[in-house]
Amino acid sequence: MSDSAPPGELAGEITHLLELIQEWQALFPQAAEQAGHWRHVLAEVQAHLAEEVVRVAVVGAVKSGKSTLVNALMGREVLKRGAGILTAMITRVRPGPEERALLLFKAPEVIAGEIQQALNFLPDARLENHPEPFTLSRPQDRELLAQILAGQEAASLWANGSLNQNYVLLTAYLAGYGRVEEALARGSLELCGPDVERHQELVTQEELAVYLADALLTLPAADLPPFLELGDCQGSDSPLPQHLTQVLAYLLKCDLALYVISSRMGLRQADFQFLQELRRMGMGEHLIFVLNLDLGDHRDAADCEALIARVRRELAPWVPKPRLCAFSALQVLLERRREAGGLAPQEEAFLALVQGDPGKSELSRRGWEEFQGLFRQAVEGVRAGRLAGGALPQVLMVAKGLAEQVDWARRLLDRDAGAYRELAARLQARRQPLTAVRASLHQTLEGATRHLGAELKHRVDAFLSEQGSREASLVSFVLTYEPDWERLLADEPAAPLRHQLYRLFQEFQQELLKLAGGEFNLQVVEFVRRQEEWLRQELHRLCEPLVVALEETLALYYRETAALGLPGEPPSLKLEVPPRPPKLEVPLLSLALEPGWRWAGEVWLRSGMGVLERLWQRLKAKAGWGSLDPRQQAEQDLRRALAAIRRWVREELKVQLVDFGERLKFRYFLPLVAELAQGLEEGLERQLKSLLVDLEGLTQALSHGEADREGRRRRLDALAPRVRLVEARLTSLAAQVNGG
Ligand SMILES: Nc1nc2c(ncn2[C@@H]2O[C@H](COP(=O)(O)OP(=O)(O)O)[C@@H](O)[C@H]2O)c(=O)[nH]1
Ligand SMILES: [Mg+2]
Repeated sequence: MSDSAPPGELAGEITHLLELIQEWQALFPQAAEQAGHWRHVLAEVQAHLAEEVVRVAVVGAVKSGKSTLVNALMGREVLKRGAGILTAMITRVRPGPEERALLLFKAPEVIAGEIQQALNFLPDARLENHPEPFTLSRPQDRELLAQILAGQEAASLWANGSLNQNYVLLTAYLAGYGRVEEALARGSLELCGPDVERHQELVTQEELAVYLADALLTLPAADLPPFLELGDCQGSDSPLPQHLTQVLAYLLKCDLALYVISSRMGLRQADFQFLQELRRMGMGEHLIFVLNLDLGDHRDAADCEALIARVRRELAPWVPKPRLCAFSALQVLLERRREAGGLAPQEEAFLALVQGDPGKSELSRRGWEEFQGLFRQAVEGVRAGRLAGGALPQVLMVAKGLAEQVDWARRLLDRDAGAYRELAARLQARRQPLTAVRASLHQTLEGATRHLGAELKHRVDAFLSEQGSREASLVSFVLTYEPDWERLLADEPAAPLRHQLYRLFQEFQQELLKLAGGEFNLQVVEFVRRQEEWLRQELHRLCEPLVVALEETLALYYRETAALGLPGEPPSLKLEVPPRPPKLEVPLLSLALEPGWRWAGEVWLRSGMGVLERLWQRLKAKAGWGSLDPRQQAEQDLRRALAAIRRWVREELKVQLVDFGERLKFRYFLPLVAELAQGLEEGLERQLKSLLVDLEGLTQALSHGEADREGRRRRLDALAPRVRLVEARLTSLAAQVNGG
């Protein structure tokens, strides 16, 4: 995928240029500084190309075939198919020379935080009196947790199914501890060679996976480019709020997404919602849809075709002209594995069955071919876009600088030392205005960094104060949330009020986290995108006049050199606001509610108010004034407790939004402004320095080598056309990637 594409070509031209620079320097060892600069620029571009990653998120509903697709692309069973939906992180897979799995464990404080959060939902006196904080590494604490989990209260609280997420989490943490204890202390685990397979065990077993923060697998895959990363994401319909936040965070770093749709399930409501979210994140035009055909499920090829047409129709309102391919990921995987060395007998039998209908099988094969083409094209598009933005203009300027230097050296060969010195002095004077414009560009950018930063801080405040208002989604949710009273009260009439309170808050929190992790963060992402766009436009707008001034001053300089017998083409400078530095990640909100809620709710239940109220009700009942039945009484108590909790959560939310705002400002926007402004200036400076040849060095070099004038001329004559050729090829490459 890589050699014939523009990045491959560019790498080739860089190698040529380095050779030519070497030859140039052998001719003029005194002009080493200029050669040093060129080499430095090229080395940076090379390093950049080498560490560049094109990230591709594989998304879709649970069990749509995401892991199977990643395996099909890699041509082997990398990821466990049909793995549990509770697996906590995105597994990233990269082609690479050797087999390696790097597993990163959650930091101890993260684990402690998650455990504390889950423990908040355990009404157990032993926890309330526990000397803080609860630590898994302490055997007594593990023992206590085991007792509590097995105990009566927990059992009755979690008895009926749906609300057992905290229970599952705590159980998993407890069960897995012994097996990860050692690795946990090191923070990460690296598996090499045949051991790599063990990662599947870690990633797919709940009690081990719960400890993991990140998994990166590197495996040989001959037909995939080394710069690719495939991220196997959690199902977009996963019930766990933290999954959505994680997928969102990963998608923010991705260049493309493969959207897998199972032919068994087709597109469903959850898909349309997710599609809309993808669009809001700006991924709408970077999607390739894969309709994963379960061939056994369809009568014949015509049946498949009809389904493809339907899916295409259904997608059209969401994504104009969707790129959609249909094939069986499982068939591809099995066929590739058979080629590579063999399948188990059941797999052979399954494949034979799938291939039984030549029509369907052929359709799937064509779909796979088509997909590979589209995928390759999309990945190359990403790379070409990046080249056009940064690397290519820099390399082009080096080629132009070298070509000019060679050309001028040829013209200067015949002159004497006195003429060189005069020339150098006159051109040096001509550079003064250039230096002045550069200085004012620097000042402009410094000023811009300050005032754009201040404006962004202001905008973050405004955005968050809007998000903190009564109308905004999070707050209005907190203020208006109503549980399913029927279910809550009817479930177990005998359950103590306290348990119902815990359950009520657990549901409340679950919904709140879902909203915060999803909708709120999406709004943050949209906000950040708008600000970044604005920031780029502002930087562009502020610098454009100065770049025009720079170009005009350069044109004057070139006129002067031409008058001195050194003609050259004044260049056009590329004003490019650099991409967002990869180390800057958009902060996302992850709400954590502390045990304060417990006091807020329980205080009411236990409070004088609550006691008096109940006493009053009892008195009314005795006096025969008609009173509340126990169920009504419970509902009234819980409603009041809920009101107390709401007030507490609202306050807590305020605090956390302020904190989040500070992170947005100081850990994201301010560094972003500084990095973009600096990158922009450095880019321009590098281009100028590549071009404005070191005349001092050149004239000195020329006056040193007068003895072998003829030998130099021959070598320069040979060098000139080769440099021009590289320059011409780079120019046409630039036209190619800019023209799309
Ligand atoms: N019959 C059939 N099964 C498939 C196909 N693709 C995936 N599966 C099975 O569907 C299940 C879920 O697939 P998986 O890739 O784990 O889904 P994920 O949850 O999206 O990662 C696994 O058991 C796969 O073997 C297919 O094309 N045909
Ligand atoms: Mg999967």
